[in-house]
Order: sequence, then C-alpha cells, then structure tokens
Amino acid sequence: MTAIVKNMPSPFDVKRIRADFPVLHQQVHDKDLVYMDNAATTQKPERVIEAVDHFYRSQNANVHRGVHALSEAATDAYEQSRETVRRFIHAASCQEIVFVRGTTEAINMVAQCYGGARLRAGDQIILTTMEHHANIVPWQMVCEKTGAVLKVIPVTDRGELDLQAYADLLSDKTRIVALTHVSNALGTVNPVKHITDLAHQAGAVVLLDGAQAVSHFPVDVQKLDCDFYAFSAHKVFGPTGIGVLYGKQNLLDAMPPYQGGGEMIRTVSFEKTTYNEIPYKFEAGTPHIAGALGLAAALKYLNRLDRTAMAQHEQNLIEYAHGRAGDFPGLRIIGEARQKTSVLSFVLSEIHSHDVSTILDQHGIAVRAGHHCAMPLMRRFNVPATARASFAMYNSIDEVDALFEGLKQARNLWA
Ligand code: C6P
Repeated sequence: MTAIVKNMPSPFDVKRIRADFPVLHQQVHDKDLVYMDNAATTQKPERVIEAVDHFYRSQNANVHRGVHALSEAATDAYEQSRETVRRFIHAASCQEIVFVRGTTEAINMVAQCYGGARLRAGDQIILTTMEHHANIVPWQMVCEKTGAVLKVIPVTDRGELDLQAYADLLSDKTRIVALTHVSNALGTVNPVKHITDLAHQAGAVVLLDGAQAVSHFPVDVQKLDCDFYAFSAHKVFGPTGIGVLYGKQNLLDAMPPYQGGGEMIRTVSFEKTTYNEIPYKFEAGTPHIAGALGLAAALKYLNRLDRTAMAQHEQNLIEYAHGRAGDFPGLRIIGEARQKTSVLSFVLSEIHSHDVSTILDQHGIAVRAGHHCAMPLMRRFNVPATARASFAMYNSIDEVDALFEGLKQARNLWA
C-alpha cells in the first residue's frame, strides 16, 4: 500500500455526506462521536429514515393480500424495492431476489433448502478459515443431517486465501463452495470470480456472503456468475431486520420452501398444498415491508454517489490508517491483504482488545473488540480477539487521527 499523506485533496465530499447522517452529529462522553464500527452496522441517511417513516405515516397496509388502495400502494412499493435490489446487484430477474431477515437467514435458507435436499453422505462443502460463524454453523448443521463433510481453505499470514490449497481441495465430491466476498475481521477482498469459475469446473455451486462487500463497491452477480449471493440491508445504510438472498432462477425453482405459512402457497387443502412461484415461495408470512422500502432508499442513495470516488476515499482512509499503525509502538495489524476494504483489525501488545475499545469509547470513538464471530480465524492468527476500526465513506482522515490519539492515551494508561 502506498502511504497517504494527510491533507491530500479528496474528490469525495465527506462533509456533505456526513450531513445526510443525523446520528453522526452527537457527542458521546462529551466528545464528538467518531463512529468506526461500520462492519457491525452502518448508520442510516435521512432518506432511509424518511422512507420508513413515510411508509408508516401514509402507506401502511399488508402486501399481496388486499385489493384496497393502501394495500395496492404498499404492494407496489414493496415490489418496486425488489426491482431496485435487482438493479443494484444486476440480477437477471426479480424472481431471483428473495427478501429475508439478513445474511444469516439467507445462508441458513440455502444450507437447509439447497444443501438439505441435495447433499448425501460423503459429499463435500468447501468453506474458508475466514468465514463468519453465519457461514460455518448452518453448513455444520446440514452436515449433521446429511453426512456431508466440510473442507476448509486455509488463510496465509497476510490474510489471503491459499488458492493452491483451494485447487487441491476441489474434487468430484465437492458440491458447494461457500465463502465470504469480503472478510469482516480482516477486510480481505477475495478473488471470488476465480474461485467461482474453478468451483463450476468441478461441478459445484457457489454461495457468496456479500455482507461486507456491497457497501464498498458495486457487485454484479451475473458477472461473478455466483449461484447465490447474500447480504444484509443494515450493513449497506439500510434498516435492520431485512436482507437479500439472490439465487439463480433454476436453483431457486428446484429448492423446497424454507418455512410454511401464508404467501408462500398457491393452494392449500388438508390433502395437499401447492407452493407459490419464486420468490414468494421463500417469503412465508408478512414480510418486513418498511424494511424493504428502507433498503431500496439506501441503495438509491448509494447509487446517486460517485462510487469510484467513494471507493478511493475509503482506500485513502485505510492506507493512511496502515501508515499510522506502522509507526505505532506495539501495534500488530491482523490482515494485510493486497486487496482489502477499509477495515483495520489490530492488537496492541499487553493491552486486551476489550480494554482498547473501552478506552476509545471514553474518547467518543466506537470500534468493535472481540472475535467478530470469526473464532476459527482468531485461532489461525493466534489471538483471542482484535480491536477493529471499520471505516465507511462518511469517516474522515481527521477521525483516523482521533483514533490514533485515543490509542496513544490507551498506551499511556497501560505503560
Ligand atoms: N458481521 C460484524 O461486526 P447479519 O447479522 O445476518 O446481518 O450478518 C451476519 C454476517 C455474515 N457474514 C459476514 C461476513 C458478516 O460480517 C456478518 C455480520 C458483524 O462483523 C456482526 S457479527
């Protein structure tokens, strides 16, 4: 990474962007809030808050059920949100966009419905050491039921996937390759197109966990040619409680439903029930309608920004942070992949990451400390936990300076 000097002109107007996010303009412990926990959840722009507010104030009705005006308006808005998501990830059809609770539910759905129906004893699922628990545990659960086994791609000291090891793991037993597009704990951007191509050559399907990708750079599911793609709205400036499972039409068509209930059926009798078409087959019960509208507002908000300038700004932030980290006594960066997003995961010698985070909090700086739901990865790097500052496009170089000022105070307290 090249060193970024402070005061370098940025084509991205951070001040103007920050004005869109009301929550950023507050004090915490009498200090200006510096919010650097964006990998856990991002803040919401005014437009998202307004979209949710507007729905409950003037549109609220259930979808796909009523013929009255409000219900038709709500249905229309809900389906338009699906179209906005489709365009955002460039899926071929709205039928391939399933609204779910979030990334976790999306992965569980694929594991149970796709994996549960197709896997047999001895079949293999390939994951990586850098997976979030949400992309490990659902597969272990399906392995218990089917007798399939997990294989794991190791991670190098830099925090990149060992691609030779991956090639060696692939075989005619491989049925599913499931991996994260971007690591939440390291920031590593994985070469998912290459990995997908190899998996397809071996006859396997690919699920990509896009939770940490979609807020940082454009994603095109058709170009990637992945079979499933999962993400959560709350990590891309949208509401909590809603997310997306993209699946190729033929695969979703062939999958049994996830849950039974209203909306997912075509006809019900005590003798036999027939299921609705996709995506409704996977959306049992009343969905998170306001959430879908909020998600669409978030994606439209992002689309209006200059995403190239935004990505450059985020790269400047992480490169500047790496430069400062390199000069900081006793700081070890965990994750120095050549391709990474704006995540600085680190440990300080002799200070536990939870203490680092508590001291930073006293300075109004929000970072996350812990295993980041990636325990196997922590074990790989031989650390119980890391402190993680994860930057979004509304963070500034001055805030990175504030982070290191806070770390200096932590060091002084412990020295
Ligand atoms: N990572 C973090 O602080 P949900 O909770 O379903 O929205 O997302 C789960 C999830 C799945 N995959 C990845 C790569 C993730 O980063 C997350 C959520 C948060 O890193 C909370 S643990």
